[in-house]
Amino acid sequence: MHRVATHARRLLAGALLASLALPAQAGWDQLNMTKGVTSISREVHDLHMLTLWICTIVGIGVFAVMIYAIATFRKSKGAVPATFSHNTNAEIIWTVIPTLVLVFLGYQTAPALVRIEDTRNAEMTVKITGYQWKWEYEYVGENYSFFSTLAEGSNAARQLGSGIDPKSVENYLLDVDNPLVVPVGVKIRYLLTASDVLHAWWVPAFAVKRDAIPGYVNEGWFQVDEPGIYRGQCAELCGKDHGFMPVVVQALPKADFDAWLAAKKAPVGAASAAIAAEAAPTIAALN
Ligand SMILES: [Cu+2]
Repeated sequence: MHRVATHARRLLAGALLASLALPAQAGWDQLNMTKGVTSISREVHDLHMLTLWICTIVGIGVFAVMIYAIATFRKSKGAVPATFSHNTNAEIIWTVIPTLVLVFLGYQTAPALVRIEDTRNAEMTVKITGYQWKWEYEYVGENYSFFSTLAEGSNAARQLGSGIDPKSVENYLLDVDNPLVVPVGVKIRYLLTASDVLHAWWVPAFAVKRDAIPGYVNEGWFQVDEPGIYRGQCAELCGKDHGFMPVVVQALPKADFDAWLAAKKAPVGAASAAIAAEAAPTIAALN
C-alpha cells in the first residue's frame, strides 16, 4: 500500500513538472516556427521542417546507440573497455554520412536563398529608414513618406510608474501610430538603411530579417498573400529604446491600397495644385 502511494505521488510530481515545462497558455502549434504569409516564408518553413526531421532522425539514432551502449556495456555487467584507438571504417562512415546530409540540405536550401535575394520584377519600392527609435517609410516614386512610432497606448504604459497594466494594452509594444501599408499580391522591394545606428527590420510572418545600416543600403523583397496586420520588431540592439520601435505592416487588397495611397497623397497634391494656380498669373506676366 505504502509503495503504491509513493508511486502515485511520483507520478503526480512528474505530471506537474511536465505541465510547468510547457509554455503557459501556448498550444503545441505555437512551439514551432510559423508558416508566415509569403511564398518565401512558406519555403523557409518547409526547409525548417525538413532540417528538423533530419535532426530528429539523427538524434534518435545517436541517442539509441548511446543508451544501448551505456546499458549493455556497463562495468557492473562485467564489461571490459576495448584498447584500440582508431577504426578506419568507423571514421569513414562518420565523415561520409554527415557530409552527405549537409550536401543534401545545401542542395535543398540554395534555390530558396537565391529567390530571397532576387528583387527583380518588383512592382513597387519602399525605402525603410531606421532611427533611434522609429521607422520612416517612403513610397519611392510616389513622393510620399511618413514616420512610424510606438503607439500611444504602449508608450503611456511603458513609462516608469505609469500605473497602467501592460496586459490591459492591446498589442503592447507591438503597435504603432502609422503602420506600413502595402498591397496584397504585389512584389514589393524594400531598400533598407539607417540614419544613426544599426537597426534591423523584422516581420516574422515574412520570414526574412535584414539589417538597417547607416551609410549603406540593403535590399530585400516580400509579397504578402493574405490581407491582414503583421507585427514585428527592431531586431538589432540599437540603444535604450530598442524595444520600443515595433514594425507593423498592414496588407490591403490592391484596390484598397491604391485608394489609401491616393487619399494620403491628396492633401499634398491639392496644396501644390493651389500653389501652381496662384503662381500661374505671375508666370504668365513674366512671359
Ligand atoms: Cu532599432
